[in-house]
Amino acid sequence: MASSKPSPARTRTRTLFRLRPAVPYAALAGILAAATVLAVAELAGAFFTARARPLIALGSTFIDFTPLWLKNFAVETFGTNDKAALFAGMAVTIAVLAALAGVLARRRWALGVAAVVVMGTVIVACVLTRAGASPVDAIPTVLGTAVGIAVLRGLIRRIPAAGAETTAGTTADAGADTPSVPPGGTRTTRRGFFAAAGLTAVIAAAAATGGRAIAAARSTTAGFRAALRLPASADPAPALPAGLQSPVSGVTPWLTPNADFYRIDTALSVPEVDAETWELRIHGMVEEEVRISFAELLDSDLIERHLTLTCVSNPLGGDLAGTAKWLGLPVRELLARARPTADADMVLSTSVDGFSASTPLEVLQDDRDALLAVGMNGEPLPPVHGYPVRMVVPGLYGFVSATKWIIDMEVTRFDTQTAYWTDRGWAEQAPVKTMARVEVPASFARVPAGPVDIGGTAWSQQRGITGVEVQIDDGEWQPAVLAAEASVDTWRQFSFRTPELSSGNHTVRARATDPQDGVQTEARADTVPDGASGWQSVQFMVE
Ligand SMILES: Nc1nc2c(c(=O)[nH]1)N[C@H]1C(S)=C(S)[C@@H](COP(=O)(O)O)O[C@H]1N2
Ligand SMILES: [Mo]
Repeated sequence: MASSKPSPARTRTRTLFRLRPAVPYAALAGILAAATVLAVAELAGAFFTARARPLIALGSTFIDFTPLWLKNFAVETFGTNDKAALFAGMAVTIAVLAALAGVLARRRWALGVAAVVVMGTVIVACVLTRAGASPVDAIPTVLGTAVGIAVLRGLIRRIPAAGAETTAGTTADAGADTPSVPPGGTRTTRRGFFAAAGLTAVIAAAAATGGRAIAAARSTTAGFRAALRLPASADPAPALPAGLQSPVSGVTPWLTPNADFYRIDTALSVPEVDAETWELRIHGMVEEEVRISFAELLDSDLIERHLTLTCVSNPLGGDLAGTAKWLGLPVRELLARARPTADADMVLSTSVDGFSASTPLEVLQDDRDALLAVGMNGEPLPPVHGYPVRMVVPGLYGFVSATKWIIDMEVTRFDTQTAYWTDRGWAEQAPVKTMARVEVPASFARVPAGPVDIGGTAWSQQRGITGVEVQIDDGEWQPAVLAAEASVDTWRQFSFRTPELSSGNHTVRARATDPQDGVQTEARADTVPDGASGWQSVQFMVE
Protein backbone atom coordinates (compact mmCIF):
# COMPACT_ATOMS: atom_id res chain seq x y z
CA MET A 1 0.00 0.00 0.00
CA ALA A 2 1.21 3.43 -0.86
CA SER A 3 0.45 4.80 2.58
CA SER A 4 2.67 2.28 4.38
CA LYS A 5 5.66 2.84 2.13
CA PRO A 6 7.60 6.02 2.74
CA SER A 7 8.18 8.09 -0.36
CA PRO A 8 11.79 8.06 -1.70
CA ALA A 9 12.09 11.72 -0.81
CA ARG A 10 11.13 11.07 2.77
CA THR A 11 13.59 8.21 3.06
CA ARG A 12 16.34 10.43 1.80
CA THR A 13 15.50 13.13 4.29
CA ARG A 14 15.41 10.64 7.12
CA THR A 15 18.71 9.08 6.10
CA LEU A 16 20.39 12.44 5.87
CA PHE A 17 18.92 13.45 9.14
CA ARG A 18 20.28 10.36 10.78
CA LEU A 19 23.59 10.56 9.00
CA ARG A 20 24.35 14.19 9.61
CA PRO A 21 24.36 14.40 13.39
CA ALA A 22 26.86 11.56 13.65
CA VAL A 23 29.40 13.18 11.34
CA PRO A 24 30.53 15.96 13.67
CA TYR A 25 30.81 13.47 16.54
CA ALA A 26 32.92 11.17 14.43
CA ALA A 27 35.07 14.07 13.24
CA LEU A 28 35.62 15.18 16.81
CA ALA A 29 36.48 11.61 17.80
CA GLY A 30 39.06 11.56 15.02
CA ILE A 31 40.62 14.86 16.09
CA LEU A 32 40.82 13.73 19.71
CA ALA A 33 42.36 10.43 18.68
CA ALA A 34 45.04 12.28 16.70
CA ALA A 35 45.63 14.62 19.64
CA THR A 36 46.05 11.53 21.81
CA VAL A 37 48.59 9.99 19.42
CA LEU A 38 50.65 13.18 19.55
CA ALA A 39 50.22 13.84 23.28
CA VAL A 40 51.13 10.32 24.37
CA ALA A 41 54.11 10.31 22.01
CA GLU A 42 55.12 13.73 23.34
CA LEU A 43 54.98 12.45 26.93
CA ALA A 44 56.86 9.25 26.14
CA GLY A 45 59.24 11.19 23.91
CA ALA A 46 60.32 13.30 26.87
CA PHE A 47 62.36 10.29 27.94
CA PHE A 48 64.03 10.09 24.55
CA THR A 49 65.65 12.75 22.37
CA ALA A 50 63.86 15.73 20.84
CA ARG A 51 63.78 14.03 17.47
CA ALA A 52 61.62 11.27 18.98
CA ARG A 53 58.90 13.86 19.59
CA PRO A 54 56.37 13.66 16.76
CA LEU A 55 55.63 17.34 16.16
CA ILE A 56 59.32 18.18 16.05
CA ALA A 57 60.10 15.30 13.70
CA LEU A 58 57.11 16.05 11.45
CA GLY A 59 57.86 19.76 11.33
CA SER A 60 61.58 19.25 10.71
CA THR A 61 60.88 16.86 7.88
CA PHE A 62 58.37 19.29 6.46
CA ILE A 63 60.97 22.07 6.58
CA ASP A 64 63.52 19.89 4.81
CA PHE A 65 61.07 19.22 2.00
CA THR A 66 59.73 22.76 1.83
CA PRO A 67 60.01 24.00 -1.71
CA LEU A 68 62.08 27.13 -2.19
CA TRP A 69 59.14 29.45 -2.90
CA LEU A 70 57.34 28.34 0.22
CA LYS A 71 60.33 28.73 2.52
CA ASN A 72 60.86 32.15 1.03
CA PHE A 73 57.27 33.08 1.44
CA ALA A 74 57.32 31.89 5.06
CA VAL A 75 60.44 33.81 6.01
CA GLU A 76 59.33 36.95 4.18
CA THR A 77 55.78 36.83 5.50
CA PHE A 78 56.33 35.61 9.04
CA GLY A 79 59.99 36.56 9.50
CA THR A 80 61.29 35.01 12.67
CA ASN A 81 57.72 33.81 13.46
CA ASP A 82 58.01 31.31 10.61
CA LYS A 83 58.12 28.42 13.08
CA ALA A 84 54.89 29.45 14.80
CA ALA A 85 53.27 29.71 11.37
CA LEU A 86 54.54 26.23 10.48
CA PHE A 87 53.07 24.74 13.66
CA ALA A 88 49.73 26.46 13.06
CA GLY A 89 49.65 25.11 9.50
CA MET A 90 50.54 21.64 10.70
CA ALA A 91 47.84 21.74 13.40
CA VAL A 92 45.15 22.66 10.87
CA THR A 93 46.29 19.99 8.40
CA ILE A 94 46.41 17.28 11.06
CA ALA A 95 42.98 18.29 12.41
CA VAL A 96 41.37 18.08 8.96
CA LEU A 97 42.92 14.69 8.17
CA ALA A 98 42.04 13.39 11.64
CA ALA A 99 38.42 14.53 11.30
CA LEU A 100 38.21 12.61 8.01
CA ALA A 101 39.74 9.56 9.69
CA GLY A 102 37.12 9.79 12.43
CA VAL A 103 34.27 9.85 9.93
CA LEU A 104 35.85 6.93 8.08
CA ALA A 105 36.30 4.97 11.27
CA ARG A 106 32.68 5.31 12.17
CA ARG A 107 31.54 4.03 8.79
CA ARG A 108 34.06 1.27 8.67
CA TRP A 109 36.22 0.60 11.68
CA ALA A 110 39.03 -1.11 9.77
CA LEU A 111 39.50 1.99 7.62
CA GLY A 112 39.70 4.16 10.71
CA VAL A 113 42.37 1.95 12.24
CA ALA A 114 44.21 2.01 8.95
CA ALA A 115 44.09 5.82 8.90
CA VAL A 116 45.54 6.09 12.42
CA VAL A 117 48.21 3.52 11.59
CA VAL A 118 49.13 5.46 8.45
CA MET A 119 49.48 8.61 10.54
CA GLY A 120 51.67 6.74 13.04
CA THR A 121 53.76 5.30 10.23
CA VAL A 122 54.32 8.69 8.64
CA ILE A 123 55.47 10.08 11.99
CA VAL A 124 57.75 7.10 12.61
CA ALA A 125 59.26 7.59 9.16
CA CYS A 126 59.91 11.26 9.96
CA VAL A 127 61.41 10.38 13.34
CA LEU A 128 63.69 7.71 11.95
CA THR A 129 65.03 9.81 9.10
CA ARG A 130 66.19 12.68 11.35
CA ALA A 131 69.93 13.06 11.77
CA GLY A 132 71.22 10.76 14.50
CA ALA A 133 67.94 8.89 15.03
CA SER A 134 67.97 5.31 16.25
CA PRO A 135 65.18 2.71 16.06
CA VAL A 136 64.22 3.19 19.72
CA ASP A 137 63.18 6.75 18.84
CA ALA A 138 60.13 5.15 17.21
CA ILE A 139 58.82 3.85 20.55
CA PRO A 140 56.95 7.02 21.64
CA THR A 141 55.03 7.19 18.38
CA VAL A 142 54.19 3.50 18.39
CA LEU A 143 52.86 3.86 21.94
CA GLY A 144 50.93 6.98 20.97
CA THR A 145 49.39 5.25 17.96
CA ALA A 146 48.21 2.31 20.07
CA VAL A 147 46.59 4.58 22.64
CA GLY A 148 45.13 6.70 19.82
CA ILE A 149 43.38 3.70 18.31
CA ALA A 150 41.91 2.75 21.70
CA VAL A 151 40.65 6.30 22.19
CA LEU A 152 39.13 6.37 18.73
CA ARG A 153 37.29 3.13 19.42
CA GLY A 154 36.05 4.32 22.78
CA LEU A 155 34.74 7.59 21.40
CA ILE A 156 33.12 6.11 18.30
CA ARG A 157 31.22 3.65 20.46
CA ARG A 158 29.87 6.53 22.47
CA ILE A 159 28.49 8.45 19.51
CA PRO A 160 24.76 8.75 20.19
CA ALA A 161 22.81 6.39 17.94
CA ALA A 162 21.51 8.08 14.81
CA GLY A 163 18.20 9.82 15.37
CA ALA A 164 18.17 8.88 19.06
CA GLU A 165 17.95 12.48 20.10
CA THR A 166 15.04 13.39 17.90
CA THR A 167 12.97 10.29 17.18
CA ALA A 168 12.92 8.09 20.20
CA GLY A 169 13.01 4.37 19.64
CA THR A 170 14.37 4.29 16.12
CA THR A 171 17.78 2.85 16.99
CA ALA A 172 16.63 -0.60 16.02
CA ASP A 173 16.07 0.65 12.50
CA ALA A 174 19.76 0.72 11.62
CA GLY A 175 20.01 0.67 7.82
CA ALA A 176 23.04 1.92 5.91
CA ASP A 177 24.15 4.25 8.65
CA THR A 178 24.94 1.64 11.23
CA PRO A 179 28.07 2.62 13.09
CA SER A 180 30.84 0.18 12.33
CA VAL A 181 31.64 -0.21 16.01
CA PRO A 182 28.67 -1.62 17.89
CA PRO A 183 27.59 0.47 20.86
CA GLY A 184 28.39 -2.42 23.19
CA GLY A 185 26.88 -2.06 26.60
CA THR A 186 27.45 1.70 26.65
CA ARG A 187 24.36 3.85 26.71
CA THR A 188 24.95 6.31 23.92
CA THR A 189 23.83 9.77 24.82
CA ARG A 190 25.15 13.19 23.90
CA ARG A 191 26.23 13.73 27.46
CA GLY A 192 28.03 10.42 27.59
CA PHE A 193 29.92 11.25 24.43
CA PHE A 194 30.93 14.74 25.49
CA ALA A 195 31.97 13.55 28.93
CA ALA A 196 34.31 11.01 27.31
CA ALA A 197 35.52 13.55 24.73
CA GLY A 198 36.18 16.19 27.39
CA LEU A 199 38.05 13.73 29.55
CA THR A 200 40.18 12.68 26.56
CA ALA A 201 40.97 16.30 25.74
CA VAL A 202 41.98 17.07 29.32
CA ILE A 203 44.17 13.98 29.62
CA ALA A 204 45.81 14.64 26.23
CA ALA A 205 46.54 18.25 27.15
CA ALA A 206 48.00 17.15 30.49
CA ALA A 207 50.16 14.50 28.79
CA ALA A 208 51.49 17.01 26.25
CA THR A 209 52.20 19.69 28.85
CA GLY A 210 53.71 17.14 31.22
CA GLY A 211 55.89 15.83 28.42
CA ARG A 212 57.29 19.27 27.70
CA ALA A 213 57.92 19.95 31.39
CA ILE A 214 59.67 16.62 31.86
CA ALA A 215 61.79 17.18 28.74
CA ALA A 216 62.84 20.59 30.07
CA ALA A 217 63.58 19.23 33.56
CA ARG A 218 65.66 16.38 32.16
CA SER A 219 67.88 18.82 30.32
CA THR A 220 71.27 19.00 31.95
CA THR A 221 72.91 21.33 29.45
CA ALA A 222 71.14 24.42 30.79
CA GLY A 223 72.79 24.04 34.19
CA PHE A 224 76.25 23.55 32.72
CA ARG A 225 75.86 26.61 30.52
CA ALA A 226 74.66 28.75 33.42
CA ALA A 227 77.72 27.79 35.49
CA LEU A 228 80.13 28.27 32.59
CA ARG A 229 82.65 31.11 32.86
CA LEU A 230 84.30 31.94 29.57
CA PRO A 231 88.02 32.70 29.69
CA ALA A 232 89.18 36.24 29.09
CA SER A 233 90.57 36.73 25.62
CA ALA A 234 94.28 37.30 25.12
CA ASP A 235 93.34 39.22 21.98
CA PRO A 236 90.28 41.27 22.96
CA ALA A 237 88.10 43.11 20.46
CA PRO A 238 89.54 46.49 19.48
CA ALA A 239 87.99 49.26 21.58
CA LEU A 240 84.86 50.66 19.98
CA PRO A 241 85.17 54.26 18.77
CA ALA A 242 82.73 56.84 20.07
CA GLY A 243 79.86 57.87 17.82
CA LEU A 244 78.88 54.49 16.39
CA GLN A 245 75.23 55.14 17.02
CA SER A 246 73.26 57.26 14.56
CA PRO A 247 71.99 60.38 16.37
CA VAL A 248 68.52 59.82 14.90
CA SER A 249 66.28 58.37 17.56
CA GLY A 250 64.67 55.06 16.68
CA VAL A 251 67.65 53.67 14.76
CA THR A 252 68.52 50.10 15.90
CA PRO A 253 71.19 49.85 18.59
CA TRP A 254 74.64 49.45 17.01
CA LEU A 255 75.38 46.43 19.22
CA THR A 256 72.55 43.92 19.12
CA PRO A 257 71.70 42.46 22.54
CA ASN A 258 71.61 38.66 22.47
CA ALA A 259 67.92 38.61 23.30
CA ASP A 260 67.14 40.77 20.24
CA PHE A 261 69.48 39.03 17.82
CA TYR A 262 67.56 37.57 14.87
CA ARG A 263 67.29 33.81 14.81
CA ILE A 264 67.09 31.83 11.60
CA ASP A 265 67.52 28.08 11.43
CA THR A 266 65.80 24.89 10.43
CA ALA A 267 65.70 23.54 14.00
CA LEU A 268 62.22 23.23 15.47
CA SER A 269 63.49 22.28 18.88
CA VAL A 270 66.71 23.94 19.90
CA PRO A 271 69.35 21.20 19.74
CA GLU A 272 70.60 20.21 23.19
CA VAL A 273 74.31 19.75 22.98
CA ASP A 274 76.27 18.57 25.98
CA ALA A 275 79.38 20.74 26.07
CA GLU A 276 81.18 18.24 28.28
CA THR A 277 81.04 15.52 25.64
CA TRP A 278 81.03 17.86 22.61
CA GLU A 279 83.78 17.22 20.13
CA LEU A 280 84.54 18.75 16.76
CA ARG A 281 86.11 16.58 14.12
CA ILE A 282 88.10 18.10 11.25
CA HIS A 283 88.70 15.50 8.59
CA GLY A 284 88.45 14.75 4.88
CA MET A 285 91.11 16.10 2.55
CA VAL A 286 93.63 16.74 5.33
CA GLU A 287 97.06 15.42 6.20
CA GLU A 288 95.97 14.82 9.75
CA GLU A 289 92.55 14.39 11.28
CA VAL A 290 92.01 16.76 14.21
CA ARG A 291 89.57 16.45 17.10
CA ILE A 292 88.99 19.13 19.68
CA SER A 293 86.89 19.05 22.85
CA PHE A 294 85.10 21.99 24.43
CA ALA A 295 87.63 22.16 27.27
CA GLU A 296 90.51 22.22 24.76
CA LEU A 297 88.74 24.90 22.77
CA LEU A 298 88.34 27.10 25.87
CA ASP A 299 92.03 26.51 26.61
CA SER A 300 93.11 27.78 23.18
CA ASP A 301 94.10 31.34 22.31
CA LEU A 302 90.66 32.77 21.79
CA ILE A 303 90.18 36.09 20.07
CA GLU A 304 87.30 38.49 20.30
CA ARG A 305 85.82 40.42 17.36
CA HIS A 306 82.76 42.51 16.56
CA LEU A 307 81.05 41.09 13.48
CA THR A 308 77.79 41.78 11.71
CA LEU A 309 75.97 38.61 10.72
CA THR A 310 73.44 38.80 7.88
CA CYS A 311 70.88 36.34 6.55
CA VAL A 312 70.54 35.81 2.81
CA SER A 313 66.76 35.77 3.27
CA ASN A 314 66.77 39.36 4.44
CA PRO A 315 64.52 41.38 2.12
CA LEU A 316 65.23 45.06 1.35
CA GLY A 317 64.70 46.92 4.61
CA GLY A 318 64.49 43.66 6.57
CA ASP A 319 65.85 43.02 10.03
CA LEU A 320 67.64 39.68 9.60
CA ALA A 321 71.02 41.17 10.52
CA GLY A 322 72.73 41.84 13.82
CA THR A 323 76.06 42.83 15.30
CA ALA A 324 77.64 41.09 18.27
CA LYS A 325 80.99 40.67 19.94
CA TRP A 326 82.08 37.09 19.30
CA LEU A 327 84.69 35.14 21.24
CA GLY A 328 86.26 32.18 19.50
CA LEU A 329 89.18 30.38 17.98
CA PRO A 330 90.18 31.38 14.44
CA VAL A 331 89.17 28.49 12.17
CA ARG A 332 92.49 28.90 10.31
CA GLU A 333 94.35 27.66 13.38
CA LEU A 334 92.48 24.38 13.43
CA LEU A 335 92.89 24.04 9.68
CA ALA A 336 96.62 24.68 10.07
CA ARG A 337 96.78 21.73 12.44
CA ALA A 338 94.84 19.52 10.01
CA ARG A 339 96.80 20.68 6.91
CA PRO A 340 94.30 20.53 4.01
CA THR A 341 95.58 18.93 0.82
CA ALA A 342 96.29 21.17 -2.17
CA ASP A 343 93.22 20.25 -4.21
CA ALA A 344 90.67 20.92 -1.43
CA ASP A 345 88.58 24.08 -1.90
CA MET A 346 85.70 23.85 0.56
CA VAL A 347 84.81 23.06 4.16
CA LEU A 348 81.48 21.41 4.79
CA SER A 349 80.48 22.20 8.37
CA THR A 350 77.68 20.15 9.86
CA SER A 351 75.57 20.73 12.92
CA VAL A 352 74.28 18.14 15.34
CA ASP A 353 70.83 18.40 13.74
CA GLY A 354 72.01 17.70 10.21
CA PHE A 355 72.16 21.26 8.82
CA SER A 356 75.29 21.91 6.79
CA ALA A 357 77.06 24.83 5.14
CA SER A 358 79.73 24.88 2.45
CA THR A 359 82.37 27.56 2.96
CA PRO A 360 85.27 28.31 0.61
CA LEU A 361 88.42 26.93 2.21
CA GLU A 362 90.46 30.07 1.48
CA VAL A 363 87.96 32.25 3.36
CA LEU A 364 88.57 30.11 6.44
CA GLN A 365 92.32 30.32 6.00
CA ASP A 366 92.86 34.00 5.25
CA ASP A 367 93.28 36.67 7.90
CA ARG A 368 89.64 37.68 8.14
CA ASP A 369 89.12 35.97 11.48
CA ALA A 370 86.52 33.35 10.67
CA LEU A 371 85.71 32.01 14.13
CA LEU A 372 84.65 28.89 15.89
CA ALA A 373 82.75 30.94 18.41
CA VAL A 374 81.91 30.05 22.00
CA GLY A 375 80.92 33.50 23.27
CA MET A 376 78.46 36.16 22.15
CA ASN A 377 78.48 39.58 23.78
CA GLY A 378 80.33 38.29 26.83
CA GLU A 379 78.14 35.26 27.48
CA PRO A 380 78.35 31.64 26.40
CA LEU A 381 76.42 31.34 23.13
CA PRO A 382 72.70 31.32 23.85
CA PRO A 383 71.21 27.91 22.97
CA VAL A 384 69.30 29.34 20.00
CA HIS A 385 72.48 30.88 18.64
CA GLY A 386 74.41 27.63 18.60
CA TYR A 387 75.57 26.69 22.10
CA PRO A 388 78.14 25.43 22.74
CA VAL A 389 80.02 26.19 19.49
CA ARG A 390 79.18 27.74 16.13
CA MET A 391 80.97 29.31 13.20
CA VAL A 392 80.85 32.99 12.28
CA VAL A 393 82.59 34.16 9.13
CA PRO A 394 83.00 37.83 8.24
CA GLY A 395 81.67 38.71 4.79
CA LEU A 396 79.52 35.66 4.04
CA TYR A 397 75.81 35.14 4.53
CA GLY A 398 74.95 32.82 7.40
CA PHE A 399 73.66 29.94 5.30
CA VAL A 400 77.10 29.30 3.77
CA SER A 401 79.14 29.90 6.89
CA ALA A 402 77.54 30.35 10.30
CA THR A 403 76.81 26.74 11.30
CA LYS A 404 75.35 26.60 14.81
CA TRP A 405 75.68 23.54 17.09
CA ILE A 406 78.62 22.55 14.90
CA ILE A 407 80.12 19.08 15.37
CA ASP A 408 81.89 18.28 12.11
CA MET A 409 84.09 20.00 9.53
CA GLU A 410 84.94 18.07 6.42
CA VAL A 411 87.60 19.51 4.18
CA THR A 412 86.43 18.70 0.68
CA ARG A 413 85.63 20.16 -2.75
CA PHE A 414 82.65 22.09 -4.12
CA ASP A 415 82.40 19.63 -6.98
CA THR A 416 82.06 16.60 -4.70
CA GLN A 417 79.91 17.80 -1.78
CA THR A 418 76.89 20.07 -1.39
CA ALA A 419 75.28 21.71 1.63
CA TYR A 420 71.77 21.99 3.07
CA TRP A 421 70.61 25.13 1.26
CA THR A 422 72.66 24.65 -1.88
CA ASP A 423 70.75 21.39 -2.31
CA ARG A 424 67.60 23.49 -2.19
CA GLY A 425 68.36 26.02 -4.89
CA TRP A 426 70.47 28.59 -3.06
CA ALA A 427 73.87 29.72 -4.26
CA GLU A 428 77.17 28.03 -3.55
CA GLN A 429 79.05 31.33 -3.28
CA ALA A 430 77.31 33.93 -1.16
CA PRO A 431 79.31 36.98 -0.08
CA VAL A 432 77.19 39.60 1.67
CA LYS A 433 75.88 42.30 -0.70
CA THR A 434 76.37 45.97 0.12
CA MET A 435 73.11 47.30 1.52
CA ALA A 436 71.68 50.46 3.07
CA ARG A 437 68.59 50.19 5.21
CA VAL A 438 66.34 53.11 6.10
CA GLU A 439 64.98 52.61 9.60
CA VAL A 440 63.61 56.07 10.42
CA PRO A 441 61.04 57.13 9.39
CA ALA A 442 59.29 53.77 9.42
CA SER A 443 57.24 52.77 6.39
CA PHE A 444 54.05 54.85 6.19
CA ALA A 445 54.97 56.80 9.34
CA ARG A 446 53.32 60.20 9.87
CA VAL A 447 55.88 62.79 10.81
CA PRO A 448 55.35 66.35 12.02
CA ALA A 449 55.82 69.24 9.58
CA GLY A 450 59.35 70.63 9.33
CA PRO A 451 62.67 68.99 8.42
CA VAL A 452 62.57 65.20 8.71
CA ASP A 453 65.31 63.12 10.31
CA ILE A 454 66.30 60.08 8.26
CA GLY A 455 68.36 57.38 9.93
CA GLY A 456 69.49 53.85 9.21
CA THR A 457 72.20 51.27 8.93
CA ALA A 458 74.38 50.06 6.06
CA TRP A 459 76.65 47.04 5.75
CA SER A 460 79.24 45.64 3.41
CA GLN A 461 81.18 43.14 5.48
CA GLN A 462 84.84 42.76 4.46
CA ARG A 463 84.70 45.89 2.29
CA GLY A 464 83.29 48.48 4.69
CA ILE A 465 80.98 51.43 4.11
CA THR A 466 82.52 54.65 2.82
CA GLY A 467 79.34 56.51 1.97
CA VAL A 468 75.55 56.49 2.16
CA GLU A 469 73.38 58.73 0.02
CA VAL A 470 69.73 59.54 0.35
CA GLN A 471 67.21 60.74 -2.17
CA ILE A 472 63.95 62.43 -1.25
CA ASP A 473 61.21 61.87 -3.83
CA ASP A 474 62.88 62.38 -7.20
CA GLY A 475 65.44 64.89 -6.00
CA GLU A 476 69.22 64.79 -6.15
CA TRP A 477 71.10 62.06 -4.28
CA GLN A 478 72.72 63.67 -1.27
CA PRO A 479 75.38 62.35 1.09
CA ALA A 480 74.18 61.28 4.53
CA VAL A 481 76.30 61.83 7.62
CA LEU A 482 78.09 58.60 8.49
CA ALA A 483 78.42 57.51 12.10
CA ALA A 484 81.80 56.14 13.22
CA GLU A 485 83.08 52.85 11.82
CA ALA A 486 84.27 50.03 14.10
CA SER A 487 85.66 47.84 11.31
CA VAL A 488 84.92 46.77 7.76
CA ASP A 489 83.16 43.73 9.21
CA THR A 490 80.54 45.65 11.15
CA TRP A 491 77.62 47.71 9.98
CA ARG A 492 77.72 51.47 9.90
CA GLN A 493 74.92 53.86 10.74
CA PHE A 494 73.93 57.11 9.05
CA SER A 495 71.72 60.14 9.46
CA PHE A 496 70.33 62.85 7.22
CA ARG A 497 68.14 65.86 7.91
CA THR A 498 65.89 66.87 5.04
CA PRO A 499 64.99 70.46 4.28
CA GLU A 500 61.43 71.50 5.13
CA LEU A 501 59.07 69.13 3.23
CA SER A 502 55.61 69.97 1.97
CA SER A 503 52.79 68.23 3.79
CA GLY A 504 51.68 65.01 2.14
CA ASN A 505 53.34 61.80 0.97
CA HIS A 506 57.07 61.53 0.35
CA THR A 507 59.53 58.78 -0.49
CA VAL A 508 63.06 58.34 0.76
CA ARG A 509 65.61 56.04 -0.87
CA ALA A 510 69.05 55.13 0.37
CA ARG A 511 72.12 53.54 -1.22
CA ALA A 512 75.50 52.72 0.23
CA THR A 513 78.98 52.85 -1.24
CA ASP A 514 81.77 50.42 -0.50
CA PRO A 515 85.36 51.12 -1.47
CA GLN A 516 85.65 48.03 -3.63
CA ASP A 517 82.51 47.97 -5.78
CA GLY A 518 81.33 51.56 -5.47
CA VAL A 519 77.66 52.43 -5.21
CA GLN A 520 75.43 49.48 -4.40
CA THR A 521 73.54 48.21 -7.40
CA GLU A 522 70.12 49.58 -8.22
CA ALA A 523 69.17 46.28 -9.88
CA ARG A 524 66.54 44.59 -7.79
CA ALA A 525 67.15 40.96 -7.02
CA ASP A 526 65.10 38.57 -4.96
CA THR A 527 66.66 36.91 -1.92
CA VAL A 528 67.03 33.66 -3.89
CA PRO A 529 69.64 32.50 -4.75
CA ASP A 530 72.30 34.77 -3.26
CA GLY A 531 70.69 37.71 -1.46
CA ALA A 532 68.41 40.68 -2.21
CA SER A 533 69.73 43.77 -3.94
CA GLY A 534 68.37 47.13 -5.02
CA TRP A 535 67.67 50.47 -3.42
CA GLN A 536 65.15 50.36 -0.62
CA SER A 537 62.51 53.05 -0.67
CA VAL A 538 60.29 54.09 2.21
CA GLN A 539 57.13 56.14 2.02
CA PHE A 540 56.10 58.47 4.80
CA MET A 541 53.65 61.29 5.31
CA VAL A 542 54.41 64.80 6.48
CA GLU A 543 51.52 66.35 8.43
N1 LIG B 1 72.62 24.39 12.64
C1 LIG B 1 72.22 25.43 11.92
N2 LIG B 1 73.04 26.49 11.78
C2 LIG B 1 72.66 27.55 11.04
C3 LIG B 1 71.40 27.56 10.38
C4 LIG B 1 70.58 26.43 10.53
O1 LIG B 1 69.47 26.35 9.98
N3 LIG B 1 71.01 25.38 11.32
N4 LIG B 1 71.04 28.66 9.65
C5 LIG B 1 72.08 29.55 9.18
C6 LIG B 1 71.55 30.80 8.71
S1 LIG B 1 70.63 30.76 7.28
C7 LIG B 1 71.82 31.99 9.33
S2 LIG B 1 71.40 33.45 8.63
C8 LIG B 1 72.50 32.02 10.63
C9 LIG B 1 71.68 32.78 11.65
O2 LIG B 1 72.29 32.75 12.90
P1 LIG B 1 71.50 33.30 14.16
O3 LIG B 1 70.23 32.53 14.25
O4 LIG B 1 72.39 33.11 15.32
O5 LIG B 1 71.23 34.76 13.89
O6 LIG B 1 72.73 30.72 11.14
C10 LIG B 1 73.17 29.80 10.19
N5 LIG B 1 73.50 28.60 10.91
MO1 LIG C 1 70.18 32.86 6.71
